[in-house]
Amino acid sequence: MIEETEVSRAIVENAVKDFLDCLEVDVAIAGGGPSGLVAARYLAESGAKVALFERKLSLGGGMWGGGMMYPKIVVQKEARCILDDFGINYQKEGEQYIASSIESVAKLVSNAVDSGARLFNCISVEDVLIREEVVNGFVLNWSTVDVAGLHVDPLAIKARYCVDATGHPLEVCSIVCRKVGKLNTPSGGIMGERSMWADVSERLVVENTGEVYPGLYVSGMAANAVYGSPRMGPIFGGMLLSGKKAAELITKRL
Ligand code: 48F
Repeated sequence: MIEETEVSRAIVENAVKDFLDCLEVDVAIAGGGPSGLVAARYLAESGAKVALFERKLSLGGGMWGGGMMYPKIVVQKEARCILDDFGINYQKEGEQYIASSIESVAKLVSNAVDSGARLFNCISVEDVLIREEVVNGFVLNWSTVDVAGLHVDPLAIKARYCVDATGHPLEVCSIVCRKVGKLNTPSGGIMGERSMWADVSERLVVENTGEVYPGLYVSGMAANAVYGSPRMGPIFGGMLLSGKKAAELITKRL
């Protein structure tokens, strides 16, 4: 006998328990694209309590679509170790490695889950908590509230460190810049993403990964957008390495 109300109770009670368990974490990550998922796995594996919040129904960000919806991604040799670490299959083509975008997303998500990171979908980061000029948490709301244009107040969680892994729109950095007026960039503001130049961009995305405001790290495409670096298209090695670097930098401080 399946009792519908028991199904309802099991879902609501367990989902609320998971959320309550993440009211205070070591690291909160905004965005479940490749850089956020890689950071989540390595942080959780090093013993940190990690919660990742993704606006959309599915995690994976811009990786699903490969290049122009051809479901393949390219990863350069420097990041092959991460494909191996996550068990992602690939073929060598010249100096690059080619993998299925669908398999890559599936394995990034499953590795992040297995590491113990807590992944939440359908939740948007709409603001941050700031205490004494340090970011120390996220202000969250259901993504549907935003889509429906409803006036509903959000809830907040605390984190020792936060990561903006929101990709091209660099939403968390934009909020902090708008509200605080300064970031740790040469201009003090958001320098803006440049047009495509894969070779340079892949190197810079790793260099740009770091603490962009006290308590707030930036990884992935958001790191290039904040520091005025180019985009790269469907080459994902830099994204993966950027997530790993963010995890390493934060792990040293925890
Ligand atoms: O865009 P996305 O995949 O970012 P990434 O990890 O990787 C970039 C590449 O996909 C690609 C590229 C290729 O090299 O340039 O674009 O840097 O993933 C960002 C995720 O963040 C979510 C968004 O839905 C996406 O899944 N996101 C964006 N804003 C918010 C958010 C927000 N305010 N709160 C929660 N999630």
